[in-house]
Amino acid sequence: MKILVINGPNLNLLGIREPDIYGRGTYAELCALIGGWADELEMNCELFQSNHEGAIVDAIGQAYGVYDGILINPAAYTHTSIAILDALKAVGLPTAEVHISDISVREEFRRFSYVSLYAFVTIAGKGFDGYRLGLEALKERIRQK
Ligand code: CA2
Repeated sequence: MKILVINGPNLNLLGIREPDIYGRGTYAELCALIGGWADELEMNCELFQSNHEGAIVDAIGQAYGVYDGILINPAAYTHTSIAILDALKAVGLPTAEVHISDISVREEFRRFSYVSLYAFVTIAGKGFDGYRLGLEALKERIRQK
C-alpha cells in the first residue's frame, strides 16, 4: 500500500515558533515519526513538502496510478485552495486530511477547509499523532475498496 504524505507551506519550519499551538517537534522529527508508523502499519509512505500551491497540485496529479492514497496537511492552503481540492477530486484517490492544531477552535478564517469537501476523514487537534491516525484510517479505507 503506497501512500503520498503531503505537507503544505511553512510546515518545514515546525518547532521554531508557536509551540503552544504546534508543539516543539521539528519537521525532521515529524518525518521520522511518520516513517516509523508506516513501517509498523506495513505501509509504504513517501513524504513531500512544498511552500508552493502549484507544486502541491502537480504532486497530487502525478500521484494518479502511482499511489493508493494521500495523507495531506495542506497548511494555510486548506482555507484558500480550490486548486488543491480540484486536483484531489481529479485523481480520485482516498484522501485523509490532517491538521496538527484544532482548526475548529482557532480564528474564524481557519474554520473552513476546502480539502474537507473531498477528504473522507479530517483529523485535527491531535498534534503529530494525527498523522498516525490518518495513516490508520487510510489503511482501513483502502482495504475495504
Ligand atoms: O494545524 C495545522 O496543521 C495547520 O494546517 C497548520 C498551518 C495553518 O495555516 C493551518 O491553519 C493549520 C500552519 C503550518 C505551519 O505554521 C508554523 C507556524 C509557526 C512556526 C512554524 C510553522
